[in-house]
Amino acid sequence: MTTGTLITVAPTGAESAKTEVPALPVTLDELLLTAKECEALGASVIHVHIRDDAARPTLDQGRLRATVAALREGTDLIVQLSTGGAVTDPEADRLAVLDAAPDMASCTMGTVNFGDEVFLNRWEFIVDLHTRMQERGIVPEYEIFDLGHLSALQRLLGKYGLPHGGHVHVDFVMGVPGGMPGTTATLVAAQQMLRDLPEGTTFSATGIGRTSLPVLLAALSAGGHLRVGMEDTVTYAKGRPVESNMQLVARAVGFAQLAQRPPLNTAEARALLGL
Ligand code: KMH
Ligand code: ZN
Repeated sequence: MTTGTLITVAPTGAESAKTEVPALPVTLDELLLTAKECEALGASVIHVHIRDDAARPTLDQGRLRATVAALREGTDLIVQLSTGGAVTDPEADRLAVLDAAPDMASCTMGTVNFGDEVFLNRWEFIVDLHTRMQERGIVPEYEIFDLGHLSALQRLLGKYGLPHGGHVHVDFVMGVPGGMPGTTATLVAAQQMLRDLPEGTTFSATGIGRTSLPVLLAALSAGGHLRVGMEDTVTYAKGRPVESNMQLVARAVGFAQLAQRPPLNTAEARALLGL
């Protein structure tokens, strides 16, 4: 059954440098302002990476807690912290992200080449993330960078059970150099593999860089949900840098409305995700 559209904004990420992308929100004030504006436009989930005073990616526990508190105080958005961090982050720090007690956290379902780097996600680490989230009542979003990650998720749920809340939600991160391509054919293949996952499993999709629009359109037509933001795309159109996360959310909302799948509000999003 096709529903309205869950729109996640991923405003910052760990890869772009503030010096090269001045519009990137890197301070708590910038993040909070972005969050409020994106919520007003129709986003219901925020996928959060934070930066230090020099705008470098960090998993500092104090900053993570302050960020969760500020987003809860200033918005009704579902707060999803990244446990992916940057490719250089140690596993212990990535696991400790859960101590900041977000509503949701990401859980990447396998290792993937990531441009010239490797985004390492060992099986035991994935199991640790999944079971700790179960124990703490944090709802995971399973990040799928390649089709095999869906088989790993099937194995994870078979061995360790459903996530907190009982609903399974995955995010296809497409077009990473080293992962699955950001094409309609690949999105359809990934969606077909959801048949092996629990009934009712939902998906969102995001396309990195120039795959942003094809993936957005394919996801909408396939009944999927959307993730957009400057973590994934810093070019709005050929030769036009993204001006703000709001610009990307507004475009996603416009397409969702055209598809007659308007954005879910935060209460509807909570119900969908089992929060
Ligand atoms: N920054 C990437 C290495 C996640 O947030 O969980 C990993 C990433 C996935 O962004
Ligand atoms: Zn991320």
